[in-house]
Amino acid sequence: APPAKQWGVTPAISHSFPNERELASNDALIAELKRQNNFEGAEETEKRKATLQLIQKIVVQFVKHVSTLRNLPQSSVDTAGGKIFTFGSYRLGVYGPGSDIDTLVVVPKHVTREDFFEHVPSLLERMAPPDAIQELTPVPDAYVPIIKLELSGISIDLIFSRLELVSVPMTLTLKDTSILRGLEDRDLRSLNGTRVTDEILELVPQQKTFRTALRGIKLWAQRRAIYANVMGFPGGVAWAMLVARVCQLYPQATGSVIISKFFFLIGNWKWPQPVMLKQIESGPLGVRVWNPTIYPSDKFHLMPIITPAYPSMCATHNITMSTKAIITKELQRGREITDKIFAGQMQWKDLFTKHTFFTDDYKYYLSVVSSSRTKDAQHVWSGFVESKVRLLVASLETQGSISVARPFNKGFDREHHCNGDAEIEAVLNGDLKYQATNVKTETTDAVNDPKHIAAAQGNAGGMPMPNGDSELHTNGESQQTIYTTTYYVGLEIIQDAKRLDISYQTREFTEMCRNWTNYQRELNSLFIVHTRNYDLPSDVFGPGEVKPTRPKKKIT
Ligand code: 3AT
Ligand code: MN
Ligand code: MN
Repeated sequence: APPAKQWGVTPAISHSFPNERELASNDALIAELKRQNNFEGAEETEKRKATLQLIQKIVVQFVKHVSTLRNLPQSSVDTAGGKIFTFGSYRLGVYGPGSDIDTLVVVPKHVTREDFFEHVPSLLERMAPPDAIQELTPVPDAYVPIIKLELSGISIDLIFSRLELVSVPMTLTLKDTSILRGLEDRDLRSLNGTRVTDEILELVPQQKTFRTALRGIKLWAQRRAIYANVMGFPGGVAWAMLVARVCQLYPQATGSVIISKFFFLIGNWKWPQPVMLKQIESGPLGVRVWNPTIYPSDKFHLMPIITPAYPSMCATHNITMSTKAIITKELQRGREITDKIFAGQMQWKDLFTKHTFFTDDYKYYLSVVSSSRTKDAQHVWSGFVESKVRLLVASLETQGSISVARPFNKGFDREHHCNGDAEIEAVLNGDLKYQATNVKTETTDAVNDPKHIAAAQGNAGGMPMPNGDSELHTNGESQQTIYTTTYYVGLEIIQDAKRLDISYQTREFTEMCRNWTNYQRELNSLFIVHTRNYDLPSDVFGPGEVKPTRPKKKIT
């Protein structure tokens, strides 16, 4: 027989086919994922496909329209083309009922980004069925400029890239690095998502197995609150690459086996050795490619996971000592549970048990309270603060009496109705007495929100701030609504630390945030307060979770 194909940078660990027991465990895994509502119905998926077809039609129309405006000859107008690509969970085939469709619009060189923002919204309104567009928010100044919309109940992220080509036919692929030549940074960044997901899919031996395993790992990581790139945990792309690497090492294994090998291999990985799906490629651009032997900052990556498409980057540069320690502990837990699942002593649902961040894990928390006097201002401000929380965490790690500083992966949005300055002052400092009871508090979706597209890379400088006097929400004469978003950091304190003093770290953090160019002192505010576990607000607890109680004073 010919030698088996090698997937990835080292030979496979095992080419074995799954046995009966392993296949049964895979069936049980899929059944549990279904019980957890991880798959969407066939009807919804058909709706996604139809929606994408509509967007493809709109894009062709858009390119035709602009080509005509540019006075191109009719033959060029007819062949100018325009093509959509997808990336994110939809492209990887691991989307669920709530997922969006991440869509990239690729156009020929005579169509500009300004054209995209000028014509696509109106074409969408015109060509979509009546009332199908429930929301449409262009964010042209973001790091990755984007149009966010909701079409027939499906959220869509629309990004844009212009290539140096006279036409973009339906046969075009984005694989060849020569298409990157001569492009603007924003066009390069926009292409990156699709190029990375396409390569990941090409680099795994069996896509179906990869998808099943990745669904399991994503659900586990979300339930354990270790899924959030902004906060210093791996994000969707990083988790996908880890699963893909394990698939390469066990080319014939079934999904359930990949998950158990995942916990073993990744849990014992010799960090900071990078996880890579192929050798890092050099390419035609003078852009930076991840390389710790050349770039000193790349040496500091604690758990480097490297994207396969040129220019390769580290998808996990946000990981800190604390988040690495948490991830490692969770991988260990995952390993113990999957061992027991395969031994028939536990079930897949046990792997997906929710974290105990608020109920059990810490006695001391920091509440990082960002707030604003308008909703729009808070949207931008809280996104910025969120993108900096991991820096606070990193600085707390250097404080001798803290052994773990763990950021929760999501912020909590709240509204407060205040009468007078004293109440406002209290709210800004974390008091929840004036919280509006008629609004549903929601956790901010850490990955699916326009503010992050700008802020997540700490590059929100270009995002416009809402006007200060736009809409101060006042009810009656003196009532003022204050919008807060609170980020929680759990602290583990070393036993003999007599008194914890982190005033330096917290002051440094708040000052750094307040020095942001878009900070508006009349609107925005930021305070860090200490919170004991028994003082945590009720809305951080899920149904059935028990809030810690104040320990009774010991009588000795
Ligand atoms: P869902 O199923 O949609 O929840 P997903 O993995 O598709 O999961 P997103 O839609 O949030 O997650 O993100 C898809 C990709 O978009 C992942 C990444 O390449 C890109 N992306 C997400 N957030 C940002 C960001 N803040 N800045 C730049 N790119 C981002
Ligand atoms: Mn998505
Ligand atoms: Mn998205």
